[in-house]
Amino acid sequence: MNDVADVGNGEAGYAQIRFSLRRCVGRITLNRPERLNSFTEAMHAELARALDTLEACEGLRGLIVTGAGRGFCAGQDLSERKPPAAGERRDLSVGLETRYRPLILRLRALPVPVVCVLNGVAAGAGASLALACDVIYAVESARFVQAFSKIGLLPDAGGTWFLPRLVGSARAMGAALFGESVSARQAEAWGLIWRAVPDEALAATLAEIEATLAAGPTRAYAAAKQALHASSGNTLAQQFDLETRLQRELGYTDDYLEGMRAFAEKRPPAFTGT
Ligand code: T3D
Repeated sequence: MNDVADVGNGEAGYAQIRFSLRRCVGRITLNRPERLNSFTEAMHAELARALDTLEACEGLRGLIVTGAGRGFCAGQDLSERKPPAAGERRDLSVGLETRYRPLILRLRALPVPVVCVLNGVAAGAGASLALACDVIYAVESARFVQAFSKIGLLPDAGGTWFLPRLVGSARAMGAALFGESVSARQAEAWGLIWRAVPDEALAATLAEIEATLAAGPTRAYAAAKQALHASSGNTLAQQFDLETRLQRELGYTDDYLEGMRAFAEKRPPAFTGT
């Protein structure tokens, strides 16, 4: 399997995100720190282009999503929206349909683990972006804010789908209605995220996740992701069918053979992702 060359920002024309592919693991860093990495149309276009590259990458083994500076993402850049004139009515569906929906659905559909590393606050659609990822790590100073109600909106970009599934309806409702901050530690206790880590461990966490994904059993990860995502819409019997089909496919992979050999030889496995 070929590795994929780094994609430097300058040469690839990225300005509002940084995008790289190292050892077949993509990394997207939202990069408008002065506005807490809030979404603009230009950022959406760059994210779409990065996803084009990731979807076309045959040897892809994972994706990490994080942010530059003290915030992860503060949702829609509200300065892109002029304050409404008296009596004006706005159709907010267009941006959701044309930008947020494809972004979230494409991330969910990537056939590799998508790991979010929250470097700071995730608010509005920025929280939904984090929740769309398969696994979330967060530094202890990070927090989630369902900021939507503060501007008279409901959680969007998938927020009302992700929240109750992850934390149950009582917590989802409280967070959505009142828009209070949920700290990383609280989010960990609720099961909203996988793990909170000390702030000073951010760089080490990113490096560790990259190394884990680059050396992992990628097809097993993909199958687990597919099965877990499908589970909420399946009966137990349907889930058995899916697990059986996926496990049969995994039984034919190089990584299964390697895993079994490594177990027998009492050594760590050297997975190739095939
Ligand atoms: O319109 C549509 O398309 C509908 C779709 C909506 C999707 C959505 O995401 S709606 C929700 C939009 N987001 C928000 O309402 C969050 C707004 N921001 C905040 O509530 C707070 O900034 C935070 C809780 C995220 C962080 O608070 P804090 O105290 O740590 O930082 P801060 O001082 O408020 O913000 C720092 C700077 O970032 C500040 O600029 P300044 O004063 O230094 O020049 C602030 O204005 C700016 N900023 C923060 N969030 C946004 C933003 N600028 C533009 N858009 C933002 N969303």
